[in-house]
Amino acid sequence: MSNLKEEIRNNLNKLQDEINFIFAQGRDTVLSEVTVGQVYGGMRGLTALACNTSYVDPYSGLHIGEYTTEDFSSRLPEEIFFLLCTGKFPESDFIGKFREDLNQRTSVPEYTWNLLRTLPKDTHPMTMLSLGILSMEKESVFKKEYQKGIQKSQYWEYTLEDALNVIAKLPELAAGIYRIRFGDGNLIPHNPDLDWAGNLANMLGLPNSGKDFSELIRLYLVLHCDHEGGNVSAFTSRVVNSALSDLYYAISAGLNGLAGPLHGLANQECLKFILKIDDRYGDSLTEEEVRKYVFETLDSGKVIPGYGHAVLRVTDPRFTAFMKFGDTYCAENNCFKITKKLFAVVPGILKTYKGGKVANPWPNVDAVSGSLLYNFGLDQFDYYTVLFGVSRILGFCAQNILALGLGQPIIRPKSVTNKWIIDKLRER
Ligand code: FAM
Repeated sequence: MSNLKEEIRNNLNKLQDEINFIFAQGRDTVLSEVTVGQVYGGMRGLTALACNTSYVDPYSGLHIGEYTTEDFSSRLPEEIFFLLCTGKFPESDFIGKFREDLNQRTSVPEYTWNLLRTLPKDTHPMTMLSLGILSMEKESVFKKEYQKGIQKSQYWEYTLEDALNVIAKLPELAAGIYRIRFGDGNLIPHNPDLDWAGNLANMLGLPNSGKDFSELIRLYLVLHCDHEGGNVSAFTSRVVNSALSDLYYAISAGLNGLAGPLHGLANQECLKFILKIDDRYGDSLTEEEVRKYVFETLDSGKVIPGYGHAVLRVTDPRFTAFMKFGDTYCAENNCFKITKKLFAVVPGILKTYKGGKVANPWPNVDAVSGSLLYNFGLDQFDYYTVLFGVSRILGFCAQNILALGLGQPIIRPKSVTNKWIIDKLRER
């Protein structure tokens, strides 16, 4: 942990030097102009944020520091958190020390379990995760220290404390949500000898959980960790934290955005889609039948889940990493086979659909992740976005720690009315 803190400090110094250099070149330099289309079009393509944890290149996908998805996909989530915060991988002794530190912080308060147990049985697990984290807000170290009166330069240090406290509790909290919502409600204790992903895999208590399932959970928690700063959940979390609402508020808010079907919920939508195809056509499914089903879906006004992206313009390398796992561990699984057939058919259809208006016809990470989980008996789709959320919290934490360490101000862009825009157009 001390190593992590030191390396974050080094990274902040480096990033601050870069910002000083950028400002010295001219604070008024124009990076991006805003069109009327962008104002009404979800700000797509507008370069208006700096995020130093990760970067999504439209053609090569997610990069963390200098590393591509392929470079980091075999690592542990703990190492990825270090990488997000510091821009480099930790030394080999980090994992053991970090585990010891997290082991001191794991216990989820009883009042959180009481709250989660009293929710109606059909509460969505994402609501439970968001509420579970929000319920612990009174534990925020940042909030307590802020109330005492701390220097702005210390904000990130107490936010790091909050981050470690939340991250340590996530396997227990997320697995507990699964056990309460879908199991017998009995919690499986945390095992201090297992790593972060191994603990989550183990505490879910699935009948088929073994080494391969732990490997899938590790990969899952690595691949979903961060996706630069402008996506709904990361941006929401950053906006909330920029008001100096502590990490518990910011994480919960980010998760609420992740819960939408166009964002994190797409993985569960995608598996439902695949299972409907399986139900209708069974084992002998042909590409022609897949094509027919895809057109039927589009003609009914629905999107094809797992395809398209606001930034990417190629097959998501995270999809490719999961496909590689699928080829090794579940090549004969029916859902995985359908995933492959969809991959063979959907891009060709989306390329020309609606006169080619789909900006990216290629699959994103959600097109395959559900099939893999399903193969291992994790058949509660509603739970999939919780796993996405557990991973993405690493990114929320890292983004907020760095932003506070760089003294970034409250986020407050300007909005205008239609009338303001019409008047502006008339002035031309
Ligand atoms: N199927 C059908 N139509 C699609 C489509 C898809 N998969 N992807 C985009 N389009 C349509 C889109 O609905 C829009 O049509 P309208 O103008 O009629 O509304 C048009 O193509 C242009 O949209 P775009 O510029 O290509 O995409 P956006 O940047 O607006 O939206 C997505 C990006 C991801 C929300 C969109 O591609 C989508 O809805 N995909 C399916 C849901 C999904 O997989 N979401 C997961 C995204 C993932 F990366 C994540 O956050 N986990």
